[in-house]
Amino acid sequence: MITDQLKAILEETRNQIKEATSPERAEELRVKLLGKKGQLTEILRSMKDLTPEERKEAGKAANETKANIETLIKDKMNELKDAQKKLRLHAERLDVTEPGKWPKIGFKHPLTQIIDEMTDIFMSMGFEQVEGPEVETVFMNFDALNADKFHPSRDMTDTFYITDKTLLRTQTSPVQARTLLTKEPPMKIISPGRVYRCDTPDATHSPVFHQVEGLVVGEGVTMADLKGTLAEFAKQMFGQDTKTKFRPHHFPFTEPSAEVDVSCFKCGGKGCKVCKGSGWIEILGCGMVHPNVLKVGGIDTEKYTGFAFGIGVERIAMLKYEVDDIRLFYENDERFLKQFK
Ligand code: 2NM
Repeated sequence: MITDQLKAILEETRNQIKEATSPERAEELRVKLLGKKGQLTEILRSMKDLTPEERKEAGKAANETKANIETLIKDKMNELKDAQKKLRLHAERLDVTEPGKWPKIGFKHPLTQIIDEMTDIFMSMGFEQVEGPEVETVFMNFDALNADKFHPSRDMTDTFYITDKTLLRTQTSPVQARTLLTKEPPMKIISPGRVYRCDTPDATHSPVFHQVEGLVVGEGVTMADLKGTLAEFAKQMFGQDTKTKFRPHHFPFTEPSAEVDVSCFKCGGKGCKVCKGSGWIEILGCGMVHPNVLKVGGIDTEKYTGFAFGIGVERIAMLKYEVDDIRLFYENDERFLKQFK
């Protein structure tokens, strides 16, 4: 009997639909039952052999079954789609009350911190900051600075030459030479920057390092101004109790020249590891600008005098932070750098 067949199909459909776990499976069942070659379509087709009476009854039952199956599938489909949506909403949920992730904020490199500290001190004394090229002319780097033709630092083995007329500056003094050529006295400038020397790296040498050089030119500028300025710098840099000692030295660009020691900021002069037991630490070179240097800049040496100095940034940083290997500053190892945050 067709009605029995229909009942069986409905029953089977109910079971299969119950077990469907995806909308795809539900759709598959719909095609299997209601599609062109579906089971129900087969039955409807077989009804042509029935009497009109029987056909009316069977037709009604078949339509009911079809409607039931459609409802079953539609409900299941909705149920599965809802479940999928719930899953997706759960997976994509956003907790707007969750605390944010802190961005990794950088900080200044220890050498930059030292340069900033030094320039702040000199700017507090009225100095102006000046920059110049790192690729310099041999003229600005050596000739203008009164370095004689046979000065050892001119050698190919000590300096990075680009051509026979250009090089990587070995000091920031060429910036002062350029300033002497372009500015009229009085002037008070510092030139912080990177310099290059042909050295094999070791604990105390690096082919690239930093300097802060300074230059003061004016009427009546004397060695007393030089001493007062650098003593004040030493106090601000290493503490108000710091004493300074000027020892005679030689530089081609200054006459007279001196090296400056400060009383040890660690032990106060008693002698310790930082000052190697002497109580004093060498921190810079300086002197009264040689008349030959002023003349290159077109400065009237009868009217004007000046002083200049050069400070090694790495050296100061190594002393201050008790770093025993200069290479640590350039390796960018965060374990080292983080100590200066
Ligand atoms: C030093 C020591 C002594 C210096 C001289 C000049 C210039 F250009 F004005 F002549 N600039 N810097 C100087 C003097 C640098 O470094 C140890």
